[in-house]
Amino acid sequence: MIDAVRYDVADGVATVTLNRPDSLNALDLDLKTRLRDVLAAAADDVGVRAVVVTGSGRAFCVGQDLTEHARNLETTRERDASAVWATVLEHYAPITLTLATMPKPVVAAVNGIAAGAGAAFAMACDFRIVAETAGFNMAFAAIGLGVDSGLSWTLPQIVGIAKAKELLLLPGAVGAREALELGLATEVVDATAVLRTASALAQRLSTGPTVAYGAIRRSLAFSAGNPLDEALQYEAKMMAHAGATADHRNAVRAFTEKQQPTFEGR
Ligand code: T3D
Repeated sequence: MIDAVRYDVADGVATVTLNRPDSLNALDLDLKTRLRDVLAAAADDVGVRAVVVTGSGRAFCVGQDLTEHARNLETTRERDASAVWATVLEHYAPITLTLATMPKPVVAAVNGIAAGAGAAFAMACDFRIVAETAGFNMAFAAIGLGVDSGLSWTLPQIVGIAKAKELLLLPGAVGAREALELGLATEVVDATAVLRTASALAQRLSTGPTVAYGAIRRSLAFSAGNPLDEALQYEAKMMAHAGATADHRNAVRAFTEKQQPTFEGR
């Protein structure tokens, strides 16, 4: 049986590959479930210090598998319709939360089109290395849906509220170059170089101060939804957390000795 998500770990970097290329990595139940569980495992594995998420074939991920969704709508019509939407909290929300808050950096290697929840997953990552030939489509409203997978949270942070409304209310193709101008893409590279570039960035991050990176990610996430006084309290907690690491002590010593620090991620 083909694994719907490939998971490879090498040199402290986990590469998570959505693997339904014939369906443009559309999220059916199997893929969503496996992606949620694989990301949770990557988050918990102290041997993993950075994560790359990518897609196999010509797409990154086109969001919910609409063939499966249509079937679900059909078969649940007579029963409790809310069962169709349980996936939002069972799959989409935990995937996004893990991507956005796991205590290590996450790089999206956007090899092809990222639409709907696929675009949202990319936005929950720290960096998006995007193929020249790829792009984004915040497709939800085009099929009469609201928004999920944290896009109402990440998108305004990246592009501002006015542009986020435009992208969500008037969905359409946003090419790689436009994505770069908007800040949706960190870097645009030739399609053949996407995974290599993303992996090199993840490799660099994997030799950094992992606990501090996690503290920074969580502080940013907390501050996005809380007032300054609470953000300051949370920062203080995260500061003590990162400050208790050997990495911090060693880096300060290296600084005073005019040496380059090395980080062990603890
Ligand atoms: O409870 C819940 O499930 C709620 C959760 C929602 C989360 C979401 O993600 S909602 C958003 C779902 N995604 C979409 O609405 C995107 C739909 N796809 C498109 O808009 C376009 O296909 C793309 C913009 C992604 C790409 O356009 P283009 O012109 O490059 O390709 P295409 O010709 O439209 O698609 C190629 C094939 O992929 C085509 O199949 P075919 O004709 O070759 O047999 C198309 O049907 C299929 N495809 C594309 N997206 C999906 C899909 N099949 C199933 N599910 C898809 N999401």
